[in-house]
Amino acid sequence: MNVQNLQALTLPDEKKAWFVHDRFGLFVHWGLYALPARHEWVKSREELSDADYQNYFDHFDPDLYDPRDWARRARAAGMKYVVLTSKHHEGFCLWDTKTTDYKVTNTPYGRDLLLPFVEAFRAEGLKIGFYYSLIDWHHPDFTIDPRHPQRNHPDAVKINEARDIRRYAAVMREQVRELLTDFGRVDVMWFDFSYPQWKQGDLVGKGHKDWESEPLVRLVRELAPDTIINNRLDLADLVPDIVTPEQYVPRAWPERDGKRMTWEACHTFSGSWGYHRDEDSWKSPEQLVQLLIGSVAMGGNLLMNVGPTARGTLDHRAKAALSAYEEWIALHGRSIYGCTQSEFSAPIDCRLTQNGSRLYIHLFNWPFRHLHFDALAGKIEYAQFLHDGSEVAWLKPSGNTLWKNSQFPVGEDAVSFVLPVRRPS
Ligand code: FUL
Repeated sequence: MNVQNLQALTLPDEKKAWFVHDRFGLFVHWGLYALPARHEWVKSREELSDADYQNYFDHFDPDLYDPRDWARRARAAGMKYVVLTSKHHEGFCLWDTKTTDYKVTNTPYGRDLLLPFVEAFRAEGLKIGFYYSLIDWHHPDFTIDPRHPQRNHPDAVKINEARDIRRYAAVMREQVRELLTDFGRVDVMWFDFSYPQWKQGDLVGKGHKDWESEPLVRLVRELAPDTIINNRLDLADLVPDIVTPEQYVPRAWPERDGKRMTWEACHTFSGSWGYHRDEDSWKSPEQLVQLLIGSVAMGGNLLMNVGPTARGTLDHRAKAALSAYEEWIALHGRSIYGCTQSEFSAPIDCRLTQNGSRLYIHLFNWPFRHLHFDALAGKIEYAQFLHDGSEVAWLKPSGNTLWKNSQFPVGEDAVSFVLPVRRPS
């Protein structure tokens, strides 16, 4: 493929149609940091040396790894695609790469993790994405920056001077080439830096930060013309295929040059992305469901993260979180897949999702006996609850309504609705 300019690298909307339709994916953060089990940034946060961190490499042995179990749970939870950390900032590769010895096949586990993973998820019908970190705290040519674990090393400046980030950039291209050639079709490449605002001058000593994103993107396009590429490459002129707000649902649809972007919010079940044994901040089933609805109601996707344990299992709290989605999506999936932001604005405490003439109203609160929705005056053909298909009564020409997660095929006939139900116990 001979691409002349960066603009031509952006995917046309029709190639992203599956992504926009499917709305819900699973993020998996898995690496050596599952062993310390206290945040995937532990090496940086605690300024661990390579020798300290080697312990986790030497003991990496996820003997209970069963990606088919993960994939079944993800599918049951309603997730339609998965994004796995092929390499996170620690630099550890989950596949048998030829580019480094710092890989899973050299740990006690001794086998590739990636191929069984993609096979298992594909078998459950999910599309495949790879997260790939541009940051690499293990590579000897990756610049020491202010968040690098060695930033306070007495010789940091000297070490940095001997480093050549171009050598690292070439290795990255090789790794990405492997990811895009050895594992079948890859639907999403999810690159990750974390601090684009840090330019040359912020680095420790005279390091260079340029990890050559442009040839990297060109390589992806050449090998995988239909693959979605996210926005975290620090490449200002490239219009990314998707933007990726982290740990929040945008209050307005993200735009660029006045044009709405395809977007995907990523969130954690608890605070950190990697498995964190002692964390106490697990989201409630209600919060989890509301994150999904809230994202689609703002026209975006949700990529919900799980951090598997060192033994290759999903912690019981993660399983419970997935089950919360499973229960909800079974009855309410129609209000998510193929849906987007509604043309109407939502009444207080509600979110709206819409699929053509079907309007789905999600009540985040139940503080009222009746709900008025003036904007729908004259537009309602029929109204029903989504969970059981039962009719929702509505009043014409004026009146009140109360309902939960109902769908309203838009027709000609009404002003508002009444449903004399009791507050759910
Ligand atoms: C951030 C990373 O630093 C986090 O560890 C995590 O991977 C998140 C999705 O992106 O930038």
